[in-house]
Amino acid sequence: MKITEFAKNMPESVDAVMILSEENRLYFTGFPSSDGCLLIARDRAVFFTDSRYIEAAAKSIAGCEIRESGDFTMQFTQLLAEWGVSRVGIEAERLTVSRFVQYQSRFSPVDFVADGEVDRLISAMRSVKSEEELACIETAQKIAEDAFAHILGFIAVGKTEREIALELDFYMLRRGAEAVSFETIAVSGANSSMPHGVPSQKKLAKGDLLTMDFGAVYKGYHSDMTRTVAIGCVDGGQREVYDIVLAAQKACLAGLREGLSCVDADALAREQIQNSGYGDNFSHGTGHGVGIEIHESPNLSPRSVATLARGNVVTVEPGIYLPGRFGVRIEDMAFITEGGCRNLTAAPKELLVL
Ligand SMILES: [Mn+2]
Repeated sequence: MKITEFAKNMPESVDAVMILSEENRLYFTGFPSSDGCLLIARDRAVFFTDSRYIEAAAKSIAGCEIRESGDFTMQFTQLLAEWGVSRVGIEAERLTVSRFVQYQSRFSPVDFVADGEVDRLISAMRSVKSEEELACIETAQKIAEDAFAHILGFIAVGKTEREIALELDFYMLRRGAEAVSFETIAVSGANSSMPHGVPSQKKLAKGDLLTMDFGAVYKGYHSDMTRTVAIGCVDGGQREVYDIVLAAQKACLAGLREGLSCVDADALAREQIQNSGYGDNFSHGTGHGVGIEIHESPNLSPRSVATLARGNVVTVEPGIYLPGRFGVRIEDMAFITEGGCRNLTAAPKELLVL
């Protein structure tokens, strides 16, 4: 039970914690809603939501009391007094400054604590996936892989990048995704040298590389994958770069394990690319955590301070980008285990020439 676990580890500096963000409310309650406030004390918790959600919330949330919010200021003031709460931890990284200032005055003399401790604890908890969470991510990934298999038969000279992106999106949504993980990327030819380029009306042409970066959301959990394919034919330079990225990606997957620092995890891919002479053309981190949000802890980058833990789900997505020419990125998701990792991505990644 996530609320109980959080309550047990709650920062000593506070008597209770107020969870307002949609992502963290979903994480703790399993209940998606645009309105709500979860107050967690050491020995109890209450979830407030408005009349639109109250029936569904009462049915689906276990382990905390559910109350319909009316005059929230009055209700919350009463509750804080009843529970003897004088210091409330908040999500410093997610609450707006205006709301924070408003609460400080509205609920005075109760103090709202924005020291980042709540964020750090939640982020650490969220980075380690339970079996249920992993199952959702795996389902989301399966949907994306089915879309990839479908798109291979759809890709053809003359189709636009935008058509490719829309076809991936439509397929994932029809196949059971509740949303797409982010704006799908489909970039080809010279456009593929921009890691996060926007799909355009450019038509696929023979000799292009096409990079597709996409994912599905299932029960609130995201997936993320990237594949680069060749249209019609491939030249020696493109193949050389593809092989370097693929070797770096595989080397990183082979080395990930519990206890490895995220700087070292990043270096597993980065050093291979640097040694091949393309270090300056790999401008982003090797990977990131995935879960309720598409980018979460831990980050695999040269600046990361995290260490991999059993239960993390991270992407491994090195790339090489040659401005004005082309780019290659290959991305899988990995589940970190004691002695290694389990690749959650089964789609082929040898260079496909379509
Ligand atoms: Mn990614």
